[in-house]
This record gives sequence, C-alpha cells and structure tokens, in this order.
Amino acid sequence: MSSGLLTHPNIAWLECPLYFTHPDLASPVDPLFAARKEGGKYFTILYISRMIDRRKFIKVSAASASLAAISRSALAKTVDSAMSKSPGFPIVISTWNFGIEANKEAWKTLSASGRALDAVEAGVKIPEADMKNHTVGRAGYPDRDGHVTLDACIMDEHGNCGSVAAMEYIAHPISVARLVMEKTPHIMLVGEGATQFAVEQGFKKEELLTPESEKAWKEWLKTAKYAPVMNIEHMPGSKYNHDTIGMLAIDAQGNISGACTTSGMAFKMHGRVGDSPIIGAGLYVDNEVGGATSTGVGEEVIRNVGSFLVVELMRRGYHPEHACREAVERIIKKKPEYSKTIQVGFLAINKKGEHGAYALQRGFEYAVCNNETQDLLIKGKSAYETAIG
Ligand code: SD4
Repeated sequence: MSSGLLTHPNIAWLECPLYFTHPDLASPVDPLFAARKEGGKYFTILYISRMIDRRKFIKVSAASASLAAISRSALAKTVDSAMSKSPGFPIVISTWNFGIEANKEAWKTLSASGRALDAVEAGVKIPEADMKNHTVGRAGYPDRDGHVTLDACIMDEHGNCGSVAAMEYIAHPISVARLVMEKTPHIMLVGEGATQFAVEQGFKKEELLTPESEKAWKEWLKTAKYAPVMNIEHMPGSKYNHDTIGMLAIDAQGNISGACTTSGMAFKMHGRVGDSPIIGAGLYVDNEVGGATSTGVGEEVIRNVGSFLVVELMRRGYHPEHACREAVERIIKKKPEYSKTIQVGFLAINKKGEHGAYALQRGFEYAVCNNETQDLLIKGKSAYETAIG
C-alpha cells in the first residue's frame, strides 16, 4: 500500500505504524480505526463514512496523528512479555489442564504430518472418554432432570463445520458432529434427531449417567431449588467443577481446524444449549486468519458471538491475547455487574501459530503442544484478579 490516499471517494488511507486501535476513539469526522497488516508492516486504516474533500482530509490526518499517539500509550499498558511470539506449526492448544492429555493425542496426528481436523477430533475424544471427567462427554453431569445431554462442534480449514446439541446416549459427540459435517447437507442436529443420526452411523447407544454423576445430581437436588448455578465451575473446591474442552490446531501444511465439546452447564434446564456447539460462539476457524474457542457461561458467549468476534479482531491485526481480551471486555460492557459473578474464557491462535487467552476471572489456563514442548500449561490473564465464589 502506498502512502497515497483517496483511492475510493469514501475511503481515505493513511499509512502510519499501528500501535493500538480502539473502536471508542473518535475524531471530529468519526473515523473508525482498524488494523491491517500488509507486506510485513502494520497500517492504520481510516474509514470515513462520508465523502470528504481535501481540506477535511487534512483535518482528519491531524486527528489521526494525535489518535496514534493516544494509541501508543494504550498499548504500553496492554503489552505483556509472556505473549507468545511465533512458535510456528504444527501446534495444538486447548482449554484447561485436561488439555495436556488431549493435546498429546492430537500431537500423534500432527507430528506425523496428519491433518489438523483429524488431530482435533482425536484429541478431544480423550476427555470425552475420561470417566473421571464430569464436564465433557461420557460421565458428564446431567441436566436438572437427570439426563446427560452433550454439545459439540468441529470446523475445518475450508469453513466446513458440523455440530450436535443436547444429544443423549452417545459418548463421542465430536465424532457425530464431524459426520454431520461430512455426511449431511446440514450443520447442526439436535436432541433425538442427533441421537438417531448417530445410531444410523453405527454409534453405540448407551446410558451416559454414571453412578458417580447420579449421586452428585441427587446431592445437588437436595438444596438446588431446581435452578442451575451459573458460576458453579469456579466455586473454590467445588465438587461440580465444570469445564469445556476447546481445541485449536495448525498442521504441518499450515491449515487450521478446531473442536469444542462439553456436557454443558451442570444441572442446566432440560433442553438448554450453551455456546459450545454453536459455530461462531463456542468455536470459529478462518484459515486465512486463525481460530478461537471459549469456555464458561455459554449464554454470555452466544450473546456476543464470542469466537467469531475474536477471529475478526485477529483479522484486523490484534494479537490473539488482545483479541480475547477485547471479547471479554465486550461481555463486561454489556453486563458489568453480572460479569463479576461468572466465568468466561477465550483461547485463540493466529495463522502464524501465535496464541493467547483471556478470561473474566482468574484461574483460566490452557495447554500448548508443539515441537518444543508437549505439556506446557499457560495461565490466562483475566479482567478480574480474584477467583469468584
Ligand atoms: C456451556 N460453555 O455449556 C459451556 C460450559 C463451560 O465451563 O464451558 N463451562 O455454556
């Protein structure tokens, strides 16, 4: 891009180094700043919503210079030395500490030059099958009526995606989601229809409620007033500790895929679906840009189309951690008081393999696996530095 301008009557381009952009910044002509990277250099792009003449443009240029200065100081606060540089690929990252074992499984595929899509499916099947894991797959805690209902989705480098929601009796929802993607003209199957499809595809129908989960549910019923607990996952020492696995991988060919699977919020209302099976909310992948996934109270992620937002921010040049932070701040902006009482975390990776995370509350962590390290656990930064509960 040259430093010339007005290649379009409604758009002026200013060439200047990008330090930080924030949609709340405004100039006398209300430009919206955005980031763009071209030829290894960052540019601030100034969009102007109406025709401007040259005199007005000079005013805008001056405004942009002062905004750039404001932006520089904003960045100084947000840069963190722990932000990942470009570790390259293949690489796989996933939410929470159980992501370590899941990543190791995915790594078998990635290190053998396999496809990221195969890697993420194989990876998240580990917690899905884990009988000690009460938050994903088989052995997940049931809804308030005692049904184990599972949510999952998967997305590949071509934008293909598949999903199942509120599905009962099938232990590996991620594999059913993949078959919805590959074998049907649809993206999402729910409830009985999802189970029916899985059985038709050869999956075994089985009771997923384990004696341990049943005991926890009956215990919860004694005092629950029959309402789900929105921040159950982060009560210190909670026996109902609840998390989702979201996994993002880049294979040796540089292609990105993602998977997300959960038994959802413990003791939720029957029929409730969270963010995890919803493309754009619990997971989103764009092979030109990167991928994002989420964990926590799904309602707030859906409301803000969280993972799509994170990917779109990365498209505008945000580092994955900054993009996750912006998405968390969007949640806070909509519901400031409520945000203090719940947990939501985002995890993202860009096309170069740089990764980052950000959460509402302290305690969110993610696992990283690549050529250098197979079991790294990184603590995510958070808006509030106290654990809720
Ligand atoms: C949901 N996002 O069903 C999931 C639950 C979760 O930590 O991730 N809990 O809303």
